[in-house]
Amino acid sequence: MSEAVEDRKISPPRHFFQHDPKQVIKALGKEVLIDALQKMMMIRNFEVRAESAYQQGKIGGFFHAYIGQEAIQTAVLKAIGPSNWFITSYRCHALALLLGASMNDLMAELYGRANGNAKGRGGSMHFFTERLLGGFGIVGGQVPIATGAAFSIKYKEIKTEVAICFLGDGAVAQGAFHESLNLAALYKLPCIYVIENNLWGMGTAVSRAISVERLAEDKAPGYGMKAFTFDGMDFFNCYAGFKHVQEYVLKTSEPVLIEVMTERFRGHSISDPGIYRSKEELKACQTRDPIILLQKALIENGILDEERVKEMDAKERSLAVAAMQHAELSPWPDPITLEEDVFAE
Ligand SMILES: Cc1ncc(C[n+]2csc(CCOP(=O)(O)OP(=O)(O)O)c2C)c(N)n1
Repeated sequence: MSEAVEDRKISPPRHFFQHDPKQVIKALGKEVLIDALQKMMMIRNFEVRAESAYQQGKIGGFFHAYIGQEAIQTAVLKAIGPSNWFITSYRCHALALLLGASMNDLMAELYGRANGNAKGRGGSMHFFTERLLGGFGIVGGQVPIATGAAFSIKYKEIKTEVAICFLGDGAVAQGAFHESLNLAALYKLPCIYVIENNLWGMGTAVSRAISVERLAEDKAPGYGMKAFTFDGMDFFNCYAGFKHVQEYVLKTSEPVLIEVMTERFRGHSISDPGIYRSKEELKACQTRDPIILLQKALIENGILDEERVKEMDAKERSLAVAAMQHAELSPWPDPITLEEDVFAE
């Protein structure tokens, strides 16, 4: 049978959000910028150590790393703050860390231990915090829930909060995405939908799964929504963009659709060897490592020096190693608790 979908070349975004890095540096100030870099290093080190624990057989089940995408959610937290409702896919480690879960709690969860983030029952895909409504295993399953959170914000007449929903490019083809965006636009709900376009849905290129080129710019007009496109490897672009969008949503109570262009530096999950992408392609995208780019900018602007950068990274590495030791020594769940918190019959 001939293939139903032909490979097609996708052109680059037409309208990247424009920002001035100098203004972002001035607005955020030295301490916040250093903290942003530290948070990105925290995420990277957590993921790298957790991957090694997985390879040693300490962690089982699914495992999806956020390596390469760190600038996006870090910038969101800096731009809009934690007092909002957050939700994401199974690629949820970074968001949980950024929203205050400790490396110890998350690592213990990955190891399946009783004192883990979800008592060892959820594993990699189901982290949560007070403001993180969960990582979601069903592609697109989080989109209606974010819409509901935005509905509750509006219903309770809270004027200072938004709901923010992260989804992958693969989720855009789901019916739940369409129904949610239609309702959000119709009811004017304060929801920010963020498509993290890392170009692949498992091993399927976005060009073979989605019929339009630009996931926000081409889709949003169909819902009467505003669209934006950000550069996900550039912390400054993401920060300025999310700040602008938050102000717009709070002012108008209208939802917004954002496409953030990014790259994942790993396979879809830890068990994906990524043979659909050449070594050269991977190397090329890694030249825009978001951590290196931010590091470089902070050094060039006299905010940090190489020595301090190394210390910051070493600190996060040792915290991640300590989290592995914590998880290793943590208790297994008692089998007697097996039926606790289980709602299915
Ligand atoms: C409804 C549903 N269909 C299929 C799957 C299997 N699946 C898991 S992840 C994935 C790809 C999703 O890719 P994308 O949304 O681009 O997110 P990314 O992994 O790139 O962050 C698929 C098809 C699933 N979990 N849920």
